[in-house]
Amino acid sequence: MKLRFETLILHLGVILLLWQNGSDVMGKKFYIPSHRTNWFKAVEFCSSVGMKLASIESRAENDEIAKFVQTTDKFNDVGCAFWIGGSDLGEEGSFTWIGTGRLVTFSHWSPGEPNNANQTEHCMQLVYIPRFNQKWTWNDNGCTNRHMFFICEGTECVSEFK
Ligand code: MMA
Ligand code: CA
Repeated sequence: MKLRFETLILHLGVILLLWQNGSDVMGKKFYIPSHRTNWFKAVEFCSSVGMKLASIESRAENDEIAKFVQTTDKFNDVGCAFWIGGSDLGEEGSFTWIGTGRLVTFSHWSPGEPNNANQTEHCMQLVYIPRFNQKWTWNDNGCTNRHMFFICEGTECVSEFK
């Protein structure tokens, strides 16, 4: 009886591990195009290459994206920011991911964010501003008045952009 229970727990542990790795580590490919644009045009561009503006649904994914960005020539260690797929355009204060339609459950906002500054900030960016001690945290910013690099994600390799 005791042994069987322990075996069950062990199996559940393995399943949990595989499931976690499957959703967080495997399967997602990231890509940062070479031009800056507004959030809407970023959504459009990712779609046009068969991808989505990136969703970040766990700490592991946030870490993974951060690691990826640092391997690209879009990374600037003085400070940089990238559009990602979160917005509260549909309902103020309720952030969702454009790629999945899901509510933002895991979050990694910079301290004091989202602040909807001047009531004009509805789109999410991933920021690295070491002098403000903001390292791969999130901010809401103006969807159309800011032009920046952005991060697309895909489940398959888009051969053109591999
Ligand atoms: C500050 C802060 C943010 C705001 C941006 C706009 C650098 O961060 O007030 O909340 O979105 O400025 O540029
Ligand atoms: Ca803000």
